[in-house]
Amino acid sequence: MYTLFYYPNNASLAPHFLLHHMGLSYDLVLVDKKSNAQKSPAYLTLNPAGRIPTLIDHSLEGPVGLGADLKSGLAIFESPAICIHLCEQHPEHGLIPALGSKERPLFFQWLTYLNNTLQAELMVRYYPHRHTDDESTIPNIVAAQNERIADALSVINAQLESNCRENKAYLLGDTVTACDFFLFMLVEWSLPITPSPLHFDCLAAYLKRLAAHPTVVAVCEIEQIDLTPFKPC
Ligand SMILES: N[C@@H](CCC(=O)N[C@@H](CS)C(=O)NCC(=O)O)C(=O)O
Repeated sequence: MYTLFYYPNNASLAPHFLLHHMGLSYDLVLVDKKSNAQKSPAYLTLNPAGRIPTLIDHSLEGPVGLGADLKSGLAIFESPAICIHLCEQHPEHGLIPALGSKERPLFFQWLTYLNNTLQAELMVRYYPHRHTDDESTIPNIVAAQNERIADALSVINAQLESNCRENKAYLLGDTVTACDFFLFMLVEWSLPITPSPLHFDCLAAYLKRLAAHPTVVAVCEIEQIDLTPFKPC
């Protein structure tokens, strides 16, 4: 049993995909980002970084500080850490490659690349004012970030192109993994950026396939995320 503190289309989306895909029992608790609830004293007891998401794993010991109605459990923050934890707790779903397989280190490689490079560049792109107090430099930061995001997307596109030549439909090969759900979350955020992720041929074909995946369809419906941009023409 899990509780996911989330906000629609935020970094909680990847863990939400995994919880749903694995058919796990979970509650969603909305963290009202509009009122800065992620910085409330109660939420900070769960996640001292004041960010979304946080997962409570009620099967593990740990204090929970958000009201008496929330059962105790271990609070975990950082979206990729939550994803890895869920995959490792439920390996029968195959969302992380088996220990000892050659895909396992590549899983960590891609998940880290997605979180540490693409996601980090997106954060600067969408919150440039956090990186300068000179308003006039903001367009330059945005333009630089658009290029850095395009570079990261082209690295991913090249991997998908090589996979496609071997008839492998997903980032890690033949089967869907947590990396695919994490990537889908990040490209969803990247849609308004030029060049769009849909500008990259292999990435676009892959995204259109993933957008039709029952897990993506169901969770996007819950979070009211529009999948129209991914519909085949
Ligand atoms: N590295 C963290 C980043 C989480 C993050 O930045 N979340 C955003 C929402 S997508 C957030 O909480 N922003 C609110 C804030 O910065 O106050 C993760 O991957 O979980």
